[in-house]
Amino acid sequence: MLRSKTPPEETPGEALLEIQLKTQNETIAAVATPPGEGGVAVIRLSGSEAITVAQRLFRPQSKKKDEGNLRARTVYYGRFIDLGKGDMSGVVINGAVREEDGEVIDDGLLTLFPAPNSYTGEDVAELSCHGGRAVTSRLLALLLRCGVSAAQPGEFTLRAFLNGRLDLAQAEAVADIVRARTVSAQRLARRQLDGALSKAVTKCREELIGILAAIEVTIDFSEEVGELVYAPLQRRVRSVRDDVARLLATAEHGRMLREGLRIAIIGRPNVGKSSLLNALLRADRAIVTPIAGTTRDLIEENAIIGGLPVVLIDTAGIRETEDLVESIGVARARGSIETADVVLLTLDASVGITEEDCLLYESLATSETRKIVVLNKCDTLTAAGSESLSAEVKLRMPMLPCLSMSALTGFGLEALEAEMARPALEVSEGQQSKVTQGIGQSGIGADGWEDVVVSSARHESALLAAYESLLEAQNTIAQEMPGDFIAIDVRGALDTLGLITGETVTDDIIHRIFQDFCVGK
Ligand SMILES: Nc1nc2c(ncn2[C@@H]2O[C@H](COP(=O)(O)OP(=O)(O)OP(=O)(O)O)[C@@H](O)[C@H]2O)c(=O)[nH]1
Ligand SMILES: [Mg+2]
Repeated sequence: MLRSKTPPEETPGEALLEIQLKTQNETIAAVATPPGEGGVAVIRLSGSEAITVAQRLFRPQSKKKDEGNLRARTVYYGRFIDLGKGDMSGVVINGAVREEDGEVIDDGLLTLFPAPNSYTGEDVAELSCHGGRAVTSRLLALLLRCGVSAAQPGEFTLRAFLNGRLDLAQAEAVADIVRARTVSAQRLARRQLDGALSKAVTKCREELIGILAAIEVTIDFSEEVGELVYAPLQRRVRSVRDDVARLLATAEHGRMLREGLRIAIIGRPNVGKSSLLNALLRADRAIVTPIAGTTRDLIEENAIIGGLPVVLIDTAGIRETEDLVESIGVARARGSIETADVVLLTLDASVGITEEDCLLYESLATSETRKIVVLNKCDTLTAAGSESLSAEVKLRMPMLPCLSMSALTGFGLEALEAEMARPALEVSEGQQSKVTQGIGQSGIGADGWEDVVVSSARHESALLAAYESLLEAQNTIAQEMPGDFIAIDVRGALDTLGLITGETVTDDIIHRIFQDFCVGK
């Protein structure tokens, strides 16, 4: 079937144009700091009237130096005044501090950022005042009375995107950086804001545009340039596909850094699983007793380990049991292995390695989940005893790393934490992950893309679609189909990659992305 050629959709849709039009006409304001009490609050204005309006309500303390307009990108100290008349018809109550023709609302700082060198690319003014509810709401109300509109969530960043100050992936990184709760999530967002992902995607898109041009020239000018030569075309498409695959391969780690690791603590009864949970949480969360079979259900707790968000899961000790409640608990414990990213197979050093431990080890062998053997209660052994036991564990459980520790004294806890977080952190520190090994070195390694980790589901699905289009293009090339056919798939990949950086984005995507932002960002 012949498919028609469609040009890359690089123009914004109607709703986007509407936003752009509003952007040109309206000046917006919002409190950029969180609501509530604080040392300082910042109110941000953006738009053609931002500088005029901000100056109207601000009286700089030193007037001599700055008669007339204030200088750009200079911090001024002064007072914010409610003129209380005309378009600022505020009610001046008894006891208000008056200056010249109005009431002093607060003292603070004003900085002006004329277009285009501002966050949004428009004229921007930032007012810093005391961080109180009344102060900020009065200043904001004053600005609204001056004809400024209240900003929608994410509208400052949306304007920055529409004015070309940020691409879409960078705009999303702004929201991620604000939301980041852990060091790893913050680093990931920071890298994306610096354009690491955008550069990688742009490089792929540029190469695809080059490929399209090479195809189209043979369609339009076949007499001058000759027929399409398939072999070099195949190589070029293959190379972009490799780059897209490399980016995709980081998505699993990106998800881990964003959502955290699920860590299940598994073992026979009484080995110290609940004690280990409590030690990792630094809290007395789960019941600990010398009675085997104390924990009956799963206990899930959030924590941050090695800068990573994690969910720790304590489980019932695994054993054959007639007890109905306990047997349900054991089934749940086994089930938790399936959903975990890391399993801590816990052993009791005071007892030594048992047949049940070995059976459990064997039952874990088929699962692809990462496993660590935790040799707990090492405080009950001498150093030599502990060493010989861990040598025995390594012999009988050869596939797994084994760490000695004591939940009672805290010995070995930090080493265990480091081991649990290691693979995810290695990727976030920029080392090559096992998932990216084996793919050629042309793209990521050569261009320093090792820093790129795809952390958003939206980006991942766009990359997946691009990957499939490129596979399709390779098939079409292998069958030596006419250039038109190949161009359709290449253009498909180009368009889906453009969804990440925003070149080909649709209105509803824009809407969905920015509605999750907070007001003032
Ligand atoms: N000496 C020593 N005792 C420990 C250590 N960790 C746990 N214990 C003791 O071992 C016993 C069992 O601990 P739990 O944490 O309840 O063990 P569990 O694996 O959760 O047991 P179940 O919930 O029954 O499966 C308690 O008496 C703990 O005080 C340790 O590192 N050293
Ligand atoms: Mg327990």
